[in-house]
Amino acid sequence: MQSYLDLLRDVVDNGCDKDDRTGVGTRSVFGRQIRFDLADGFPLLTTKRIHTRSVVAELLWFLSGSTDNRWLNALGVTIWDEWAAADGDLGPIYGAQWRRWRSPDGGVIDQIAEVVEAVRTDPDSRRLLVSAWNPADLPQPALSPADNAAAGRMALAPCHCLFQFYVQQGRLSCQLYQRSADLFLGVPFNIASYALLTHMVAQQTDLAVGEFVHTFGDLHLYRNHLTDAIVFEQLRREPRPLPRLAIARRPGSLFDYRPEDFDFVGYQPHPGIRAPIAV
Ligand code: UFP
Repeated sequence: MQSYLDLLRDVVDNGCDKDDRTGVGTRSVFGRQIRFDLADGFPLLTTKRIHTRSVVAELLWFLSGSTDNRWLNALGVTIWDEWAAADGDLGPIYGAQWRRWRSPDGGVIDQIAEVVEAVRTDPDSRRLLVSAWNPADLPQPALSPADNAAAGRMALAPCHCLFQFYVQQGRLSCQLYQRSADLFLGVPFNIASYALLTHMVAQQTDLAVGEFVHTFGDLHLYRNHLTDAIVFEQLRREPRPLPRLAIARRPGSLFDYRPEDFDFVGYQPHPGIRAPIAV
């Protein structure tokens, strides 16, 4: 995970001050890319502890098509609480766009089921894409997340908004375009989530894992993370060997995995580092 630390250093050294929606303010660069060969180990940050239970639960929640925060809360995961309406609703965020993109004729498109089928039947296709960026459902900036959800709009615009699979020599790779990235809090989580998704799709399509390529638009550090106890503490730490992902069984479909199916073998990270989240 040296590439993550290099990216942190890059934003610290080369970022420009920029105001943002949350009012906190950031140091930001535009357009970066990192890549991980998933055969070398699972790209889980070792220089602070990442809460893998939340990564797994959130991905299974997206894949279930649910946009109800109570589903996540039932698994003890609270990462979406800040954005949810009182009844748990988050509007048509990732799960809705991935599994039930509304088509003009009133039908719905299951992008995930279609892309898995396409990886199986047409692996050389250059159209193995899933988009969460649906302009018709974006939040209205004047409304709060909860009010957007109540109005049937997304509580938060998708950050990881487009991904593509690629098959070469029996290996499945995935590239994500993340339009907006909180490098300290969000990105380690997002890397783990898409690496996990790539492993799951590879298992379901009888492929080995290839690379995860992570492409960034506005890549930023929040000003209140640029402190000795947070970003600079992270930069002082030495990376440790990567864990390996073990998947206990092969479920019948991508939609039948359970949290207990996953084990991050050999994960021995440095302790967690607390940092305030910008809502
Ligand atoms: N953010 C991430 N990853 C995520 C997620 C949010 O980095 O998975 F959901 C961060 C990016 C940005 C903020 O700092 O949350 C979203 O704000 P905006 O919509 O204004 O870009």
